[in-house]
Amino acid sequence: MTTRVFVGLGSNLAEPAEQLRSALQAMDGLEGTRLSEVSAFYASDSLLPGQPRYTNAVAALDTSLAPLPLLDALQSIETGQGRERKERWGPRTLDLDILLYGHQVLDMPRLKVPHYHMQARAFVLYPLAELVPADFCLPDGRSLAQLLAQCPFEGLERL
Ligand code: ROI
Repeated sequence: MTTRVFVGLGSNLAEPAEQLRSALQAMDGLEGTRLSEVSAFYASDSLLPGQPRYTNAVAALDTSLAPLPLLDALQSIETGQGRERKERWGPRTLDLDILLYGHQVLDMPRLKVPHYHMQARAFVLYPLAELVPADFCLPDGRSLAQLLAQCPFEGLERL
């Protein structure tokens, strides 16, 4: 049995679009996992001043990996692409976030799903909207349409 998982990708160092492409390939190669769909890539300013612009996308995976083994696998892809965990919000070669794991709500020390910031971030919501039906809802019942209506597209550049 597989679960549909949405992963947010982000990079603002060392050829961001290339980082995203390598990560997509690496995710497709994970045990029991198939990359099903990928959104367009989007560029936007960092939410924190003084950092290079980010490139972001969202991928839909079908995976038989349980949430924590999937998190481990994604973190080893980040590390393999040169991510250094120095400062919490610092620039990064690659950030892979589990946004949604099926319709599950997970509240574990290492993993909270839905991802706690996704509801207000245009660079997550607009690419996600490319991959789901128009009436898509988060596990808490909030509709994606409602979240999009509160989150202006402004500042996002579709690449
Ligand atoms: N800003 C953008 N545009 N995209 C990101 O992925 C991103 N990630 C971060 C912070 C620094 C909050 N800003 C971001 O971690």
